[in-house]
Amino acid sequence: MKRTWFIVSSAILLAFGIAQAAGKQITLGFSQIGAESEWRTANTQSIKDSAAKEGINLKFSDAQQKQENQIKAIRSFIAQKVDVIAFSPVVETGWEPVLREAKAAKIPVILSDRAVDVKDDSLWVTFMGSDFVEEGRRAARWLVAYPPVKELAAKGDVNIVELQGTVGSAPAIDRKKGFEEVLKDYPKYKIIRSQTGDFTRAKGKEVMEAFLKAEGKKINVLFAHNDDMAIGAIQAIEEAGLKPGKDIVIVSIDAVKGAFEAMMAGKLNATIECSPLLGPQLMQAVKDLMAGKALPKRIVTQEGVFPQEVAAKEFPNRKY
Ligand code: GYE
Repeated sequence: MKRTWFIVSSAILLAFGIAQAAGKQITLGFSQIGAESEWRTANTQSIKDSAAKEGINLKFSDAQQKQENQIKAIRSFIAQKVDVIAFSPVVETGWEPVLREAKAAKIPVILSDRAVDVKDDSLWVTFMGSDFVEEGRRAARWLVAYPPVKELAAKGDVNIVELQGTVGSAPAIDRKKGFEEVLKDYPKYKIIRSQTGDFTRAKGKEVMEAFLKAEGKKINVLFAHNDDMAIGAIQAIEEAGLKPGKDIVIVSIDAVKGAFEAMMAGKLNATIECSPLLGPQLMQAVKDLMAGKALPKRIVTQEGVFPQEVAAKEFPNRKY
């Protein structure tokens, strides 16, 4: 008698549990890097909009570009027992301890936009975002094919200055790598200065001012790891009495609206697309995970290249 009752009551409890799980709202904890660029603002908006659309309860936290704040946010998501944690890691290293805590709490972790450098890749479920090495390659390939720069190379060296993204971040490391990889076959193209501008306009302007002070008219090309730094640098170039887009050829990455405006004004020569609109695929991944589906380890964003010549035509189609 006792045993039958035990079996029946367990079955009821189990059924109740399943029903609850099926109807339960999913809670997602998302730790964002900050609001350092137009790209980031569009990324945040995309995540918030998609969560609302899918009826996912989003706990959103802004780390103001600090890894310690992201670690705190993830710990608080664990304490709150969220269903899934997603985050965009500001730098690649230093995540093992907190990711181990999430794993111990059986909370799956999704990497959004940027990758981490950890030995044990069971600490995260999937990484969705762009191929940053390829973006760097695309910038270099565009550059060596750009007629005014080809002309320069026919006569002598092409002097490049580089504004890097946040030190230790996946996009800064990878974009530099991809860019240099292509230029290895073009010995006349020389990176004469390279420094971080932390992905912001203010820093991009400041560092470009220093480049101009040190190298002056020697600079032929600026490669900026994102559009915001290029836009800041454009100001510095103009203030130095030079013409951005002409005296100094500029290529950057992201393809945000600000870059299209700069291209239409003739001040930026090309932008390489990096889409921040990751919200819909992130919510899909969260729902799939909760439904017990297996996710691919890597989900790559598809993107293109936009030279100045197509800016006006493409501008109305841009969503960020
Ligand atoms: O290119 C930059 C932003 O991680 C891809 O971060 C992202 C980069 C993006 O601040 O503008």
